[in-house]
Amino acid sequence: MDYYSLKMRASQQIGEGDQKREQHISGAERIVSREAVEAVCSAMARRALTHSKGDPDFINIKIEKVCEKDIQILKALPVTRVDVDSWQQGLSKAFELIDQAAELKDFRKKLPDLLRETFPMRGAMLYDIATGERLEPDHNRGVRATYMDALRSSDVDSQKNHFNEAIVLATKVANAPGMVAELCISDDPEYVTGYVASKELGYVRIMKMKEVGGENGGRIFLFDSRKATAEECIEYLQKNKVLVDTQL
Ligand code: PML
Repeated sequence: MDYYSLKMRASQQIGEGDQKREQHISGAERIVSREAVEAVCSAMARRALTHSKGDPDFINIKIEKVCEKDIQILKALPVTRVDVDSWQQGLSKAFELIDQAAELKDFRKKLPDLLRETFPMRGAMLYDIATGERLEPDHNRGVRATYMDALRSSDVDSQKNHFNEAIVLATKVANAPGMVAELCISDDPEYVTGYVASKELGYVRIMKMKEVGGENGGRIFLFDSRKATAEECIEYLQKNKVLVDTQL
């Protein structure tokens, strides 16, 4: 069976004159059967047109055929949930898990600064724990994981489901060559749950990682250049097609 990859991004021009810039409004991606293409495409357009961040001036929906033989099926990371009393406690728990995954003493001390650097970025930071260097080709843009969806997902929902999308993305990221762990805080002001994920830890949902109303969120991919090259890792994140089995 042939599949189709659908990617949507919507943005708005803000500012005047020299200060004019494009602001991201919403984005989504799916890999679906031919029969589902039209319905998913229209749900994506609805999502872009009804987003709380505003009315987009630009909506791009890209549709590409994907051969079944090129798709890798991955088992979703096992999910655990950590309840915390405050976002400070949530962040501290996340940093503790990252320390454990990176196997570096006191690495957590670096994390608040790294996290702050990700706030204006569209994609994730790719941080090499072996050298302390950032490896994204473009530091403002970051690296984005793409071409992924849940296996057997017939869902054509126009609303974002943070968890469903994040477990798919985190599973793909955890399987990338050289990946050590991922830390994620949503940039949606209403969404305070975040996660730490890796093949060893699984997907650890931390129920509070920022204040309600906070727009600052970001993603850090912690990578080890002793295990793979940055090119191999980025190629996997950006080019390999993955369907994640979330029902196992
Ligand atoms: C995002 O907004 O894209 C990040 C979503 C994080 C989801 C965390 C969860 O609910 O498990």
